[in-house]
Amino acid sequence: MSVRLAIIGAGLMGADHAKIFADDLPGSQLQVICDMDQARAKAVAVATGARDVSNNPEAVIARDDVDAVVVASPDFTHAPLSMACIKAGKPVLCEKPLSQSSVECLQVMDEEMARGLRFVQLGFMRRYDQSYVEMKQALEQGQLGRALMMHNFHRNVETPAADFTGAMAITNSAPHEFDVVRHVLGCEYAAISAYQPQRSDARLAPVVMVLETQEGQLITIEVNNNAAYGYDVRAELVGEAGSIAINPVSYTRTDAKLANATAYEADWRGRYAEAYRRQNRAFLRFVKTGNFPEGGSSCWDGYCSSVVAEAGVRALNEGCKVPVEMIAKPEFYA
Ligand code: ISE
Repeated sequence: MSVRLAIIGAGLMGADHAKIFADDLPGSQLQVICDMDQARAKAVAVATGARDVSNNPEAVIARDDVDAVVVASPDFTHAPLSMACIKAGKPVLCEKPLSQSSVECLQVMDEEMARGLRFVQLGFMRRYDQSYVEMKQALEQGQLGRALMMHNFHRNVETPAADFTGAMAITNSAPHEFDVVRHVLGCEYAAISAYQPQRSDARLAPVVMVLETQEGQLITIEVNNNAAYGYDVRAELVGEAGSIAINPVSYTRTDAKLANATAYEADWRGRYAEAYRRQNRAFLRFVKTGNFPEGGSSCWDGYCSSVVAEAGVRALNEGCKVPVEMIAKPEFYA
C-alpha cells in the first residue's frame, strides 16, 4: 500500500522532497502540498502530480487521508509542527534543525517519549551520503586507528537569505557538520570556540569553529556562506594510523585551453541528491514498519546539535571557549 504524504512548505526543500517522492520513490503518494503561498503550493502540486493543496498545516496533519508528513517549512515551525504530528500519531520527516532552541527540542522529545513511540526522523541527510558512510566504515573497521581530528569545510555560493548572519551560519548551516561529525566519530562534544576573519562586509564573513570532543579529539569547521565559486563541502578524518577524505563529487572533467576543470553544484540539492533519496526511502520504510531507520537522526540528535549551536553562538558573541552541556541521553533514544 502507498504511503499518503503531506508536504508542508513548498519552498526550495519542500519542492525538492516532493520531486524525490514523485519521481524516485514508488510506494508513496503525494496527497497534499501545503504552503501559506497557494500559488507556490499549486505549482509544486502540478509539477509532482500531488492530489490537493492547502494553506493550513494543522488541518493537513489531522487529515484522515494523510499517513505521514514531511515538514520543510521555515526553521521556527519545525518543532511545533513535529509536535502536532506526534499528537496526531503520524510519522514525520522534519527538515533540520529540529529547533534552534534546545529547550524546544526537549519539549518535542518529551512529547515523543510520552507516546512511547518514535515518530520524528530528522533531515540530517548527510548521514546517507556515500562519502560519510565510507568514512564511518573505515573508522569502525580500524583502518585509520584511533580518530584524532576531523576537518570540515561547508561553503555555499551565497547566503541563503539576505539577513543571514554569522550566528545563523552556526544555527542553520553548521548543524549538518555538528551532526555528521558526531555520527561518523560516535562522539559527543565538550567545548566549542568560534571566530570570524575580517571581511569588508562583516555580515558576509565566514565562521570558523574549533570543537573538542569528550574523548579529546579536535574538530575544525569552516562555514563560508559567501564562497562565491560553488557549493563545496569537504571533510577529512585523521586517525593515528591513517586518514580519509571526501573526494570532490563530479562525473566528468573537461580538458581544454591548457587546463582541466570539474564543475561544482550550485547548492546542496544536487550534491546530496542521492543522500536525500536514501533518507526519504528510509523514511517510507519507517512509516510502513514502525522501525526507526538504523543510523537515521532522531529528536535526540536534533537536541544535541541545537545545544552545540547555542554554545557556538555564545562563543562567537563572547569571544571565548564555551562548554557544551547536555542532558544524559534518555534510554528511549538508545
Ligand atoms: C541549508 O539550510 C541546508 O540545509 C544546506 O544543506 C546547507 O548546506 C546550507 O548551508 C543551509 O543553509
